[in-house]
Amino acid sequence: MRTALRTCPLCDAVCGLKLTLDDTGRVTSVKGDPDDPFSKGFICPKGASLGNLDADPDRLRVPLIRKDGEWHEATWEEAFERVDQGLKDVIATHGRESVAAFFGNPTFHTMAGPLYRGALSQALGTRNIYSASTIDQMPKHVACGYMVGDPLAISVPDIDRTDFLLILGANPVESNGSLCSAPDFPGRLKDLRRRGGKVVVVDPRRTRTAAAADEHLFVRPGTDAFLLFGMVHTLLAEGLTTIDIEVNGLDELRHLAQEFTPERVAPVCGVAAEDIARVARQLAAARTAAVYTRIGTCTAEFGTLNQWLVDVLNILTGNFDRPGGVMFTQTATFGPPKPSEPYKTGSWHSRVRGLPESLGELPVATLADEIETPGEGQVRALVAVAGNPVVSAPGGPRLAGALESLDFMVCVDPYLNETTRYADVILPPPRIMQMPHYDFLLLTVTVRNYTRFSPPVVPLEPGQLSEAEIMAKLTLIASGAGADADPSSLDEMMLAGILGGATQTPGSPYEGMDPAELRASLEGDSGVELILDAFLRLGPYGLTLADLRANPHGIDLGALRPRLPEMLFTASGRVELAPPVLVADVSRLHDRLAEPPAEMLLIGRRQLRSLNSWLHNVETLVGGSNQCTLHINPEDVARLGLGEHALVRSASGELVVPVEPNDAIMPGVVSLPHGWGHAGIPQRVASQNAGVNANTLTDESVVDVLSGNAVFNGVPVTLTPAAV
Ligand SMILES: Nc1nc2c(c(=O)[nH]1)N[C@H]1C(S)=C(S)[C@@H](COP(=O)(O)OP(=O)(O)OC[C@H]3O[C@@H](n4cnc5c(=O)[nH]c(N)nc54)[C@H](O)[C@@H]3O)O[C@H]1N2
Ligand SMILES: Nc1nc2c(c(=O)[nH]1)N[C@H]1C(S)=C(S)[C@@H](COP(=O)(O)OP(=O)(O)OC[C@H]3O[C@@H](n4cnc5c(=O)[nH]c(N)nc54)[C@H](O)[C@@H]3O)O[C@H]1N2
Ligand code: SF4
Ligand SMILES: [Mo]
Repeated sequence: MRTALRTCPLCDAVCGLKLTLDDTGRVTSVKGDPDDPFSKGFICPKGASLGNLDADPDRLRVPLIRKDGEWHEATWEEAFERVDQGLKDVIATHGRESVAAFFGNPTFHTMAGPLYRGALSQALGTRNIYSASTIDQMPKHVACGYMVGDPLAISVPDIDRTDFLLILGANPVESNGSLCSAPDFPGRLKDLRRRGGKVVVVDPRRTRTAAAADEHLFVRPGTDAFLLFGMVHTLLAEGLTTIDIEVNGLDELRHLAQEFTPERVAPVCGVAAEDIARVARQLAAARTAAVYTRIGTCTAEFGTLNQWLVDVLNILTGNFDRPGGVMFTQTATFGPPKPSEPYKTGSWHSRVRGLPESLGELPVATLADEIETPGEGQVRALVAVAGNPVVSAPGGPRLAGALESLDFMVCVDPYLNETTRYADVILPPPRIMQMPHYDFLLLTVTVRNYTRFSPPVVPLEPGQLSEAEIMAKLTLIASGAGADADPSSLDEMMLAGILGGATQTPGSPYEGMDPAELRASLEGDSGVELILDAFLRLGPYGLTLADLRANPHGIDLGALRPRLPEMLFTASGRVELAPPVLVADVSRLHDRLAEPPAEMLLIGRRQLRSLNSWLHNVETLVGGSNQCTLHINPEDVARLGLGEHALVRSASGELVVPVEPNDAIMPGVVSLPHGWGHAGIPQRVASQNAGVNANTLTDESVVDVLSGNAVFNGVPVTLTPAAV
């Protein structure tokens, strides 16, 4: 028996864990690490099941190759040769543009994801790059890009110090937060209220977060932009603004907000005009306040306008980049280069639907179009890393058919699942316990400045590849170096690039130094650790990997500090309140004012013991309250004469689902969790708890126009009784 410490890699909360392992390397218990200065011993049921997930007998241990419809275990050499041949054939026949890549949610959580995604995309030489960002947070990037000039400059609510927290479209008591890393979010909300602060939640469901708040307001799905505009209107009309940063565009904003009076928007969003005005006044009156929003307003038809208006509220009330308001994290690592030109989307457009590129990628909502539509540039091959788009992307079943038609597909994934079943080759990453862990991305959105590194708990077996080595091999294959290229050669190239750049950058701690000498001074047991060491040394705290190893519970780097104007990259050098691209989209909102709402609207629902599509094969995480059911208000059940099951129809598909009457949901709204629909896969527990794929109903033809982001919330549906 021994104990080990590591960060939980599952969700954005980055909890520190304390593990017990037996002498075979099996995890026998998982507890919260009480000595982690950030998570202080917090753990959720998913983290507590990490040992079971790690030991899941259905996880793939060796590569699989599909031949004539049958799966065969293969050596790494055979698998990479097959990948080399498969990609070569497609590129030779159809060109590089015919290869697409998809990077799924776990690439935000692994070390290999953030470090090799760019290199692999570049080596593939295609503009058909897709990721979970366009089924998640792309509207946030676009809004930040146009407002502060940097799409990665995402502010987080300073929840430990705020006096008033307005939450729209997020349920952090169950999701544990997102684009806002705050372990024990529920405890932090309790503390907020204990010190006299207020929490208001706007959500079409009375969620566990709403139940833990001072006030909850139902909002009709998809209409937050109206509500937010109504609040902006109130602040401006009543002279309640206290702008204390340099801004541009206030007059334009005032002009735009004029028509969106609380009275005008109230019938659209279903929130009373007096409530809209009152919450706006409370926000202005609070000593400090923060408005926070996530999936409910991002994966929505006006996703980017929502993100923009949320920050407009933070700015108008003097809470942007202020303690107790929303603030920018100062992470320990040196980040990507800062923008050198004004931010814009649409550097290229998708071939079939003309949807704009943003952050170098295209919307997943159009991947099926790109595969199915013949012509120059048609996608014929896919490299999918840590993603299950058949379950997680809008119009999932259609995408399944499209994947089946590809000439070649390779997946990096530990499971044979709804998506990887269409691959020709599956390359499995090692067990979770065999991976080093550092949250390059999540540590940029922590509510305190904090850092923690976890070395692998269990070593790789002889001949086994790390995820970084798999990604490096794919990159080298894509660049034409062949199946037997040495993965460490890519790491050395990346290190040379990082160190070479730093020695030539004025003001860098490495300016004018010798890159070879610097390379020799780096420490780490693998390429990713060496790169991490370099990024830490170049980072704002001058830490080293050795420092992090010496502090295995993590290091608290202090409360967030104001960071403007250092974070600003707009052409004007001010924060833009009315960027022209966003302003132009207001006409779409304006048109919607006159349209009658659909009778029933579908929204999603995250469940405490699920994590998107891939934890349902763990016994301790399925069953009980974790079921794929349709939440519906009892009023609607009676009105529609529904029994135990309902047939739900949308513009893109239909499903028969178990009905779960629930008075916590607004009448006229139904909620179905995503991530289910596991029929026909070899995972033993998941296939017994299959559920249905919610993305059968979501419509890939409808996106947030500015970001191309998928719309999962506010999908018009009709319901009829169904017999099963
Ligand atoms: N209807 C609806 N759909 C949604 C959402 C919604 O709210 N409603 N939410 C959306 C959001 S926010 C997101 S982020 C997406 C997520 O959707 P995806 O990005 O597709 O991610 P997951 O469903 O989590 O699938 C993760 C895949 O990665 C694999 N995996 C797990 N760990 C590792 C690892 O360490 N390495 C590798 N290589 N693979 C690994 C898993 O086996 C699984 O196949 O779903 C979106 N889909
Ligand atoms: N347990 C668990 N935790 C997770 C995940 C998980 O699958 N399970 N997934 C992780 C991922 S990938 C992400 S991105 C985060 C997401 O983190 P959150 O955004 O906190 O997650 P959700 O539970 O989807 O919260 C969205 C809320 O928006 C509400 N909503 C729906 N439509 C609307 C609308 O039109 N307006 C408003 N105002 N509200 C609306 C929904 O009822 C729901 O309560 O969670 C992460 N953490
Ligand atoms: S809240 Fe997230 S990070 Fe913390 S233990 Fe649960 S799954 Fe892991
Ligand atoms: Mo997500």
